[in-house]
Amino acid sequence: MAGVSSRVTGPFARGGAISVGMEKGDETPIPNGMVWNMIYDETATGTMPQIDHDELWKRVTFFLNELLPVAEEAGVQLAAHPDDPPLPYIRKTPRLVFQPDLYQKLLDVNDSPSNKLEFCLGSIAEMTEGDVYHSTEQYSKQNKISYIHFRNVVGKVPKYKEVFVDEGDIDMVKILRILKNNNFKGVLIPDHTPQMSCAAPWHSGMAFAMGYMKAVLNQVENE
Ligand SMILES: [Mn+2]
Repeated sequence: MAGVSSRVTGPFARGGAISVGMEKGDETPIPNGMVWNMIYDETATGTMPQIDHDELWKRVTFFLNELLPVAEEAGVQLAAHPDDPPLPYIRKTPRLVFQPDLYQKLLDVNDSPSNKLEFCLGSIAEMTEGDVYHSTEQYSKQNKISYIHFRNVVGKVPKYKEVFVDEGDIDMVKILRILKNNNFKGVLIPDHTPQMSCAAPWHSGMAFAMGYMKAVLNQVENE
C-alpha cells in the first residue's frame, strides 16, 4: 500500500495555477506500521516485506472472488481505479493496473457484472503503453466502466503534470463521443483540479471543471 507517492507541486497549469506532477519515482521502501501514508504503529521497525506481481495478482484474485458474489447480491459495483502514478513499482511495492491492458486482466479474473472500473482518464493517459481513446472504446464497449474520472494531464510517467480539463493531452470531446457511441450510462466526475488564486482555490477549480463538463456534454448530446 504505497499510497500517494512521488508527487511534486508547482505552477504547472494554465496561468501558473498550482497543480501536481511527477518528476521521478519514489524508491524508498515503505516502513512497517504505515498504510496509505498514515502511520498506525509508531513502535514498528523495519520495512514491509517485498512481494512480486504474481503474488499481488494471486491476492487480488482471492479478494475479488470472495467479494464479488456478495457485491452482486447487494447490487453493488466494485470499481477499480488504476495506479496513480501508473508505474510497475512504487516504493518497492508492485502495482496492479499500470498499463491499459492490465484492466482487461483484472476484468478477466471474474466475469461478475459487479466487477467494474473506475476509469481515470488522467491516470490512463499517463501510462506508457496503449492509447486512451482505444481504452475508452475497449472498456465502454464491454459495459465495464462504472464511473469516470474526467481529468486531463500533460506527459506520461515518470514525468507528467496535472492540468485544467481543457488544456491537456486528452481530447475530452473525443472521449465523450466514444462513450456516447457505446451508450455509456455511468457517472462522470471531475477528480483532481489545479487550484485557482482565490479564497477557495480547489473548489473554484472544481467549479470550472464542472462547467466545462456540462458544456461539452451538451455539445456532444446534441450532435
Ligand atoms: Mn482518478
